[in-house]
Amino acid sequence: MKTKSNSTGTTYFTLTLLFLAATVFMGYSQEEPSEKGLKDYYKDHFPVGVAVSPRALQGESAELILKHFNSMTPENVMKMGPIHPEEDRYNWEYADQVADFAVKHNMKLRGHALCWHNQAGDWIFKDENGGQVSKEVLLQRLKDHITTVVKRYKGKIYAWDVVNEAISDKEDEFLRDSEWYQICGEDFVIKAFEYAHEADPDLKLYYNDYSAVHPIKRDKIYKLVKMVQDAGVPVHGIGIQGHFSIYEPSEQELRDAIEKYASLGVEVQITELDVSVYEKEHSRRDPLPKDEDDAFKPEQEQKQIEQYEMLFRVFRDFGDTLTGVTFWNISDRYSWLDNFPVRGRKNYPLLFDGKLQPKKAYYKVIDFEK
Ligand code: HAH
Repeated sequence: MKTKSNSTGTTYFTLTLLFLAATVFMGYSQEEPSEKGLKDYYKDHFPVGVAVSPRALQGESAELILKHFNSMTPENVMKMGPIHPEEDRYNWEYADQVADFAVKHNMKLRGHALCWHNQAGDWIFKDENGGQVSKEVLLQRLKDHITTVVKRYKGKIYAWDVVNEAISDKEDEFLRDSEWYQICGEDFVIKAFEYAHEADPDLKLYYNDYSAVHPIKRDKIYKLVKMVQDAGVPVHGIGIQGHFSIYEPSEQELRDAIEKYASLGVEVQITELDVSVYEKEHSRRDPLPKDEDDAFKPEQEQKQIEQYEMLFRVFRDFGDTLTGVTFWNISDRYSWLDNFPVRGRKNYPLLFDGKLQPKKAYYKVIDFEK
């Protein structure tokens, strides 16, 4: 009896040991992907995101997304026009596809954008006779829109760009002369944050804009966010879009902007990162002249490598302030910059090339030595 119980004990002990060894081995091999992606290199700094269309969520682009990114922003499908094309009609199909993918793969999701002067859908500013609506009606429509969209993605979206690009590019003008401004004055900004907070008190609410490290625009963004804070309305973060180029910004301007925004006590994110290989042209929307060469040149490539190296060195230095860095598109196969500001001119602004392979700049971004 004694012997039998001993040998049974030994068998159990051996089996338990084998089971434990197998569990440890399986756990280890699951946690250790064959090759690390951007998100893994940056796991101690900030989530790394990417702007996507629903079409990108399958096949090889989906594989690339899952390997390198742990956050997503829908490029277009949650904008006011696409998601709310008519007063009584919402189009959830594409937005839901992005949200479902994020939930399924345990990725963070940023919403973009609740109130913007572009891609807003013509109906929102018009009354039944085609004239401009009153301030009262427009604010009610804004409230209905924000409440409906925010509630639908409650618990799936952790942060929304509540107001996008409200600041004017004219040096002596504070807010842009948009229809939001013409009809509501400055109030639409504060109201948008108020409505978003009411719809989901757990949300992180962002003000988002481009040229946000340019000192004049930076100071106006600071003023706008302070205005919301002074009204007693929650605003949790500032999104520096980060549509940079191989010529700008300077390291100093970038550091100064992040520091200035952080001094308001808010989070800062880089929300729409890309590094154009062209100089910034203002409002040139003409097609590319036939004789202009838009191949990716070695000098552009070299400058881009250096620019990406500088940007991520600064982002890592501000790892405690930055709560996310998101690229605007996946690879050079498609970028919004292929059509902006010059129609049909190819750009090469991202870390992956047209074949979805990492570019030289990618290897600088994951090299923390320098
Ligand atoms: C961004 N505007 C928008 O936020 C985003 O929704 C869109 O998909 C692409 C870019 C950037 C922008 C700019 O850099 C200069 C002038 C106008 C707009």
